[in-house]
Amino acid sequence: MNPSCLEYQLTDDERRHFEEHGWLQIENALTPQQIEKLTAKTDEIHAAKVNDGHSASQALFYPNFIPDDAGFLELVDYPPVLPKVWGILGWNIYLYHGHLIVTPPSGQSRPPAGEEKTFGWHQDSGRVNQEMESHPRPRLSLKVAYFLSDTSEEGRGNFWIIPGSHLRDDLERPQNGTGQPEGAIPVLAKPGTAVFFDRRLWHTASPNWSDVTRKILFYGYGYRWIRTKDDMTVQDLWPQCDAIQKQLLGYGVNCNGHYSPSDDDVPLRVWLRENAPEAAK
Ligand SMILES: O=C(O)CCC(=O)C(=O)O
Repeated sequence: MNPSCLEYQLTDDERRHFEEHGWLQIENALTPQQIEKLTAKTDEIHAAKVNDGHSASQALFYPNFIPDDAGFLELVDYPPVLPKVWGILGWNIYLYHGHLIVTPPSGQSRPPAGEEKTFGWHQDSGRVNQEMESHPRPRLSLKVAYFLSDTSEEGRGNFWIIPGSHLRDDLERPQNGTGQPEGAIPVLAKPGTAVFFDRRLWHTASPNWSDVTRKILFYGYGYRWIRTKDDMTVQDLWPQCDAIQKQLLGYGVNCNGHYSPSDDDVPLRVWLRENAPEAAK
């Protein structure tokens, strides 16, 4: 990894924002060339799925997408983003989950504001939210969402969040099943934006009432002792990866090393010791 990536380390303001609000938005994280290539591959995957019978008008949730394209793999240790991930979670991390979502226009007209059905609000990680006994629940993981399409306007299947809700264990939803919880906002993101969010942040997808198909890539980073959340058949990529990429794609010397890592388990720590000692602690 090139030390020039250190210019992208989490700033004090970014850390404060993430700690306080549970999310962070970085514009122009992807170049126009990257957006174009990643979009072309995403479209290809979507078209193949539709060809296999997936409804063209339904959202496509497609996990384990990293092996499908070198451009997806490149983002696993993407210099403008990875330093912020280790700045939040530390170095004992890997990609526990990845998925892309394509949300075509629903073809439905948008209900008047506040009369739409309550969206599918959730925190990430399923049973973790029942079986962890602490309050607030621990962070454990975060996702980076790369926006390929333009959701800088509302109604385009935006990603919705409740800023600051990551420290709340419960969410009060509207009683009548319409409208959104207090404090909910659509994330307005142009193509190329990266949005970081704490897994505990209450968030949801929303219907696409526009004529613009929404496309987002989601990269979930968590501690190496967390299990993968999808098939993550990335082991075949290890031979072409450098040591840090291998760590991020789940490599470990043995099982114990996921809990008590040696230097061979976590080359990211070794690299940080040499290049950014503060972050290697
Ligand atoms: O598609 C979206 O906007 C939401 C994605 C989501 O809920 C998730 O990644 O957990």
